[in-house]
Amino acid sequence: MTQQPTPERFYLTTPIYYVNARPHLGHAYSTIVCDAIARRKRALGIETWFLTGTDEHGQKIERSAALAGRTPEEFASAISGEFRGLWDRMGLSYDDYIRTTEPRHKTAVQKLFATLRDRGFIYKGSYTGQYCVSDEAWVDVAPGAPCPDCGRITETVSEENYFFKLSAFERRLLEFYEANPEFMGPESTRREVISFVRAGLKDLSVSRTSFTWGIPVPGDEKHVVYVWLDALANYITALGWGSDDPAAQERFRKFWPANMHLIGKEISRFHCVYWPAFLMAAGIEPPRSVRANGWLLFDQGKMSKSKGNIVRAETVMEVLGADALRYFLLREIPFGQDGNFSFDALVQRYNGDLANGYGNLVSRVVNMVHKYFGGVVPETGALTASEEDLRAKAEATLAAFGPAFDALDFSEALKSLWLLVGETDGYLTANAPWKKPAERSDAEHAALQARVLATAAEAIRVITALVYPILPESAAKVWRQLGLGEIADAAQQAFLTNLAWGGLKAGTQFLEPAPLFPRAEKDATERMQNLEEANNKSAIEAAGGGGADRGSAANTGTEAVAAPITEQAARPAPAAAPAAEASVSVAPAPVASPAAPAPAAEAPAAAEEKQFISIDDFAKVELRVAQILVAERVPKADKLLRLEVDLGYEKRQILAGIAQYYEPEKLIGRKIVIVANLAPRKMRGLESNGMLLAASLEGGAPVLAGFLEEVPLGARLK
Ligand code: ME8
Repeated sequence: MTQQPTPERFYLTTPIYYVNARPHLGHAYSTIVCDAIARRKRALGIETWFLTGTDEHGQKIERSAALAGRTPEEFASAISGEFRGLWDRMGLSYDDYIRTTEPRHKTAVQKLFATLRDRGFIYKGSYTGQYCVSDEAWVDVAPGAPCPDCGRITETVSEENYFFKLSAFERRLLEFYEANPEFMGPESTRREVISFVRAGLKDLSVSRTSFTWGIPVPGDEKHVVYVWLDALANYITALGWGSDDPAAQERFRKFWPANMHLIGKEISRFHCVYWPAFLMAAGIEPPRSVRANGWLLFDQGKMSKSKGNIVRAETVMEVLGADALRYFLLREIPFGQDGNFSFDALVQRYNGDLANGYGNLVSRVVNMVHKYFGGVVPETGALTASEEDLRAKAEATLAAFGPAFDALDFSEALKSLWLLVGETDGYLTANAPWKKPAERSDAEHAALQARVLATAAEAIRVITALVYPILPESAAKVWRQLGLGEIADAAQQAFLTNLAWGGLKAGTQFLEPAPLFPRAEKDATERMQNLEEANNKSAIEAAGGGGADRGSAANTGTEAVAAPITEQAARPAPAAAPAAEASVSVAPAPVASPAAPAPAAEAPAAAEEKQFISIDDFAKVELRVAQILVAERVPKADKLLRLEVDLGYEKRQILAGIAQYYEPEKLIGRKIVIVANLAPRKMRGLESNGMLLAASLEGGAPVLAGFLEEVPLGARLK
């Protein structure tokens, strides 16, 4: 019996996203990268499994849900649905979508925990340390100090916990990295992870008792499984590890170990240290590779829900389409590096590379084939050096594109492909099939037109096949216009395995030309900014207003913790004095409009008219008692103080423009009132999470609101 070669398989995953706020471009970026990889693998005949999903347990989600007045289940379902709905509208080709609240995951995580315990890698102990709720991670800092990763204030947590013997894996991990140089990348991630492990690994607390929103530890249900152990396990539970279902078990056997976990660089430690250690301890093979994308930056900072500087994929899709976003992200940002997102750069790339570049080339050629040959691809006839040259260039692109793409160098792959777009354009212009010089006979001209248009159309076919994983929707349109049918069917037939010059046959009937990338008008940037601003406004209005009985899935009030602030909204209103401290969190007229930093232009014209608000409107503003723990001046900002305040249930940082009126030392210990559900804002590189209330005296001097009687921290003012 002859042995069949094992068919090639590829399992790749995105991180599973937290459901504490809605998806933004950062999440879209990692998911788009995976989608492009998955599409190319499938079109190369490789059996591919592409997993994405949501990470729904943990203290962060529990608190976000409470803040929105919803149960964690309701809250998580609503946001998970938003992620999935967006991925569907973007046409992303994931094969499975895992939610960590699903029974298939919960049962398998309990099995994994039990396995680790049975194999002697989990023990019970007690621990006091600093916990960063935002990162869901223990950090090695002094009590009250900020988290070294995200800068938010850590909480001192003292608990009896289960511990994972991570320290036992120090050597094994280093040996594993050494033996598998391809395991992690890019190089910066590899170096960082190795030096983290070399610095010594401490055992890791893998259960929590101070909250309940998680998977109960089997046999000791007052503990819930640490959210990162729960989350990382999704990569095996979704396939079917720990399941009793034979089909699921088979899928696990088929696809594990994962070929690639694609992640953002900030979660490398969890994926490159904890995850392989958990797997080794459980006797499961570690993944083949982890690849970290860099950060998408907006307004100078990492685009993130907590910073409030996000842009939504929906906005770009509405104005320029999903393919434009995919192209921009993959072309503009060398994979692994941080990259800026700006509407202007996006529109520029769109017009330059897509509308005037590829789109225009396709439209010229398809139109001319219709005009001169009734839409039927002509015989090329005898070729000249000009065609041989274009063919050589196309073959060079065919040779360069795949290796660059497969090395995740999408930017380089696209650059080489767009050279071919330019060369094909140049070839057309040089041969000008639309222009017949007087000295050329009709027969000669018809021969030139046939040769040139058939050759240019072939170049377009090659370009379109290669770009399909990145521009699936547009490539499908072009494929149809070239009379080649559905590109998705071609992909299923593994058309990239034998892609070579010369595949477009004479006699092929083109379909009617259809617009691909209509030129973006001058107002495209403004339209996108307006869409973001409108969304931001409605999010702020929804903030804190999402009681369990109100708000749709699209209006969950989650921005109470994560309101996006667009470039526009983050700009100081004209009335606010000095630019640097314009957005200080003390309101010049407290409570007048604390939750609506809307542009001044939108204030009602007849300001004198008495405006009433309803009790429901007032209830949207969450005023709470807080105590100042730390107060200090912000360097180079003479009006700004940085405060750390205790709300009883959490600590946070607030920036306030009161430095000219209050000595920081005198504020420590003072109880104040803060707006607790104000969208976070960034000032001088620091995040402000709320606003304190003060009366505003003539000349602008603030007097802080306070209490004569004793009040507990966190008490709500109604
Ligand atoms: O970390 N630039 O979830 P998360 C680039 N649940 N990528 C970005 C980005 C940005 N500005 N912002 C987000 C978690 N991402 C955990 C993961 S996995 C077992 C658990 C992408 O909602 C990037 O992939 O905070 C990053 O790692 C991920 O979203 C973080 O999503």
